[in-house]
Amino acid sequence: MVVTPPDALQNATRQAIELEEKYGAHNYHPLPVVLSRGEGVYLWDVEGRRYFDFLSAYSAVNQGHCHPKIIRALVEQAQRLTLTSRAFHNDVLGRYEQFVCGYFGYDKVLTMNTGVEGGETAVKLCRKWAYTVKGVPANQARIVFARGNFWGRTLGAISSSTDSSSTQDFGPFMPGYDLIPYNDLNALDQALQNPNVAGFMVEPIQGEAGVVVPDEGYLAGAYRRCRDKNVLFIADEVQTGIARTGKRLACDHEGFQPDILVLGKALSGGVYPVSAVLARDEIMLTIKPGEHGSTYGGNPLACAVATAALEVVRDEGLAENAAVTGEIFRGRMRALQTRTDRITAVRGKGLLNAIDIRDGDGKSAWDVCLALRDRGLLAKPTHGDKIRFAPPLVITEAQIHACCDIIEAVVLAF
Ligand code: IF1
Repeated sequence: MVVTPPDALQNATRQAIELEEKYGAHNYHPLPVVLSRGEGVYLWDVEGRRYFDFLSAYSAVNQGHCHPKIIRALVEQAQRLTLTSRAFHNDVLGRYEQFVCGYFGYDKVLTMNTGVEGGETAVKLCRKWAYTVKGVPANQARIVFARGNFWGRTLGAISSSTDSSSTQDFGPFMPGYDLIPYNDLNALDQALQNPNVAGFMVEPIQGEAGVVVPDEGYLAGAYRRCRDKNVLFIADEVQTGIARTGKRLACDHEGFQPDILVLGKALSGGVYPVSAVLARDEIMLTIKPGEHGSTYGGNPLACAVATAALEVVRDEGLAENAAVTGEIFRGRMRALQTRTDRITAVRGKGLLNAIDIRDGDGKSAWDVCLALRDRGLLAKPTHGDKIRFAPPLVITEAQIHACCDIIEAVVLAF
């Protein structure tokens, strides 16, 4: 679909969009706004207009745009050493590995770049453990996923997808996957009857599916069932981790530690692609030298940035702030819901929230997002009628109220 920017857009905006149209793949349908600067919770467009960022690059910018401590770490390391490859050691990787293992309480970490590489690493690690520790027959390992999952765009990731926009015309797909309904422990019990199941990989909250929050106890119940069947619980916390849901990790709300933890996005505060897989020695040491890796995996620049990004989360109390401001946000949205039939649901935890918009008289969630943009708040619909609201975790109570005022004004005007 060719998106012709409306004439109303000013020159600089229109020129930027036209260049993307002409020279870039059309694999996205962005909101018509061209951003040029970011600071904290704010973004500015090329026309000089300021916006509250309520997407945070899908929860990668939890620390706020261009956080000075993270940028300083990036610049200082960039002027010393950026990449050695893992053919040699360097003076940053070990210190980072010690820091991140201590931060999340694991024996070891395997550092990659993108979130989906973290997921792929977790799947390979789980299979390797299944064959070499659990004793599953060669090439028989099964991994269970929840319907509605999203963990990236590689063939390994879309092979577990139930969303046609992720899978259409990209087959054939990876074998060895079993799909069960999300938030359904009986379905998990059934799937775990198969002795060849090696792992259950699940998002604590399904982000792309529209911020689907499972019942209290689902995650801990799933973890216990996996433990009882000697199956690895793999938490995909790429989007829910790093304080987004009001705790260090979303699994922390239910007081258990996943066997394999996948992190990405805000692990590096939106400054540089860094992902990580954490596990205990029994699992992590099943991968031997030369069996997995990446050119940029664990590079000094990534480690310096991720260290600073995690220190910011810890030192600025971002999980606590996300819990408090998230409660305010949901309270305001639920109050708004009683004043309009346009909002059919409010969901979320911490500062990962979403509302469902009832389409009507030709107005959709997309139109709401365009109107929000015009009032200085950037958000984007997911799956048609859902709008995800995920501001940087540095947002203040006053700012969250100001943003709720904007959302109220827009929704009540529809
Ligand atoms: C796009 C969605 C969100 C993720 C979870 C792993 C990954 C993601 C839970 C992979 C990535 C990104 C991908 C990005 C948009 C965004 C997204 F809309 F696509 F689904 F957040 F919900 N696990 N999600 O959410 O991490 O390889 O991207 O670093 O593809 O458009 P990645």
